[in-house]
Amino acid sequence: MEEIAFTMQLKPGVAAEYQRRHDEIWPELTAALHEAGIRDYSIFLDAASGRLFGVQKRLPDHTADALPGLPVMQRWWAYMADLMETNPDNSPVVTTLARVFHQE
Ligand code: RM4
Repeated sequence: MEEIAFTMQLKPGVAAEYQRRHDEIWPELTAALHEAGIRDYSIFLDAASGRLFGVQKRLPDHTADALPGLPVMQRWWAYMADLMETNPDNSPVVTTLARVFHQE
């Protein structure tokens, strides 16, 4: 399985609400992520900066590239757009990270 990491950015003062919404994440969304072959997905928060760090594993035959086209993903991104730095289509601004070290 490949593992990828990326950052996203919260708007100021919304960390508690971001946590709350993920505590109540929609089952349709977690199902869609799972069906797309995403596993072990975590999002960590640097509270001082509002920087979010996402890390996830993807099955070899994953379809993560198709997630943006799913209605549930579109609804979730619209719902989260008031909390996050977003692109014009409501998707979060994502910066992919390069792995510089790994130890099994
Ligand atoms: C995040 C963001 C990501 C999504 C996770 C579940 O806030 O919207 O795109 O993968 O939630």
